[in-house]
Amino acid sequence: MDPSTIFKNIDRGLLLLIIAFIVSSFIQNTPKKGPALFIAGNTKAHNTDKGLKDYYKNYFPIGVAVSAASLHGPDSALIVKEFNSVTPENDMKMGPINPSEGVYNWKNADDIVDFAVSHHIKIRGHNLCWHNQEAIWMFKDTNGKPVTKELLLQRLKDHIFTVAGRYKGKIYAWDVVNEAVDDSDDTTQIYRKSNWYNICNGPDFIEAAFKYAHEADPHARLYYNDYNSEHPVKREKIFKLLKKLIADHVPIDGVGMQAHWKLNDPSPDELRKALDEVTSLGLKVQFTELDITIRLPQPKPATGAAAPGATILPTPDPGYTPELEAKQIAQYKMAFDIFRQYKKFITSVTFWNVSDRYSWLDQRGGGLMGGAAAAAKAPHLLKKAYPLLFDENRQRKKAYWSVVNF
Ligand code: 9MR
Repeated sequence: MDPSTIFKNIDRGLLLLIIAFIVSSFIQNTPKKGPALFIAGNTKAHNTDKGLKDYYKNYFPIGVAVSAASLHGPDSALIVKEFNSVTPENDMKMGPINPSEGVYNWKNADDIVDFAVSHHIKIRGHNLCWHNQEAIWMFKDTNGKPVTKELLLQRLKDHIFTVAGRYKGKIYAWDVVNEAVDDSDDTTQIYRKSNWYNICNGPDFIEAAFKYAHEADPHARLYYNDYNSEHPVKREKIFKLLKKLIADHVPIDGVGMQAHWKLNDPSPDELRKALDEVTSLGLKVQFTELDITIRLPQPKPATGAAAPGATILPTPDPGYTPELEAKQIAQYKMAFDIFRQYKKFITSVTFWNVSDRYSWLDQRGGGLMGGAAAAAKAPHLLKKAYPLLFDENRQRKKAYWSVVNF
């Protein structure tokens, strides 16, 4: 054999040896238990066996808003794996559950409760008194005239006793009153001018609702739930309401901060300030409806800008761009970093909807808040909000890893 052939054979042998060594050391170093997922740009391996609830087991329950239908479809496995608390998105609200006097639609609400109980998932009740999705019949008497304050409060009491009573011992926390605080910048206008407020000629219905809820289920935790609770003007109005409730010995355990947030809203300081204020009153906090839309508020079209009869084309939609994704990741990370710092006061964090496949925020036609109701027509105009931690295929987004990497 000539010497060059001998060297070639040695080279080949060496190469095979090196490959065998690399493969065997890779096999030895791969964890034996559970599949692992490697994320680009991240050196940590993620255990895909764990769900959000497991990462947060030493902090607080992690919840999700559900419909009865979602529990029997493809979302179901994801819900069970990732979450240990559920909130009915619509099925326990006054109008849907109690559409006319003495009539109750229990089916969907019961379904959710049964599902959660059978999977050892906690249940937040949502909600017992709201100005939206109301049981409109409550405000009118048999002649179609506005009811008296006394009759309205009696109806509220019957409703709360019936609903909270039915799920006594199963629902551990209720949003008792939802969004009763006014949104305007007028600091003297604390309460929303709702049917409740107008007929009661003031905010007495709020205290009454808490009192009835406590009587109906003395062990349930009772929350006041609202949005934009980090915005300074609204935050101070909510603070005033809470101080009044406490001064009047109303049985309230905490505040639900809904957390329908944006990429730059709230700021970390605003979030901390809101938490500090509420917890200074000895109240707990639940983040009850968390989502972070990638959409900015739609600018109002300038009046008179378009010629009469002109077709207004929808603005082009760049969708979920890497830039928006990076901002969303940062905002989610900021929020959960702060949540963990306040774990002593936070008793749950709930996402509003399961995955980006469906969110109540999805818009159509450049402005309409469409949600599920609008989803059937003109899908090319759909502007999605991409606000959650799971994508349209129910897969974990990078934002997911940013909240469990700590
Ligand atoms: O997600 C809910 C959506 O399906 C309903 O159409 C809508 C009706 O107002 O209510 C949505 O949930 C709201 C929640 O009950 C209270 N806070 C604001 C939520 C988003 O509007």
